[in-house]
Amino acid sequence: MLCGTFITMRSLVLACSVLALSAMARPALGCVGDCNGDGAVAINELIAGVGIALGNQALSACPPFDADGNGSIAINELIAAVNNALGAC
Ligand SMILES: [Ca+2]
Ligand SMILES: [Ca+2]
Repeated sequence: MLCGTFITMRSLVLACSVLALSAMARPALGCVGDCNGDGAVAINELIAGVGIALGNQALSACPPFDADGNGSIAINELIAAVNNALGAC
């Protein structure tokens, strides 16, 4: 019982730490999908991101798409880039 409570508390602390770190890391990541660093995501940059996600281009073509730094572009990273293209970074 005590052990179970400890594990739950530990999971909660871990989850909060991850959330805090991701919130802190977000500004440092800059603008997801902004290949040329001009503060906006253009259509050609979205196309580059899709090409990388499909394996038709190397990630080095636009590293800012890889928001979590895992070496590949996931659907959530493409969506983040589309949102940045529609709004502001
Ligand atoms: Ca750009
Ligand atoms: Ca990624």
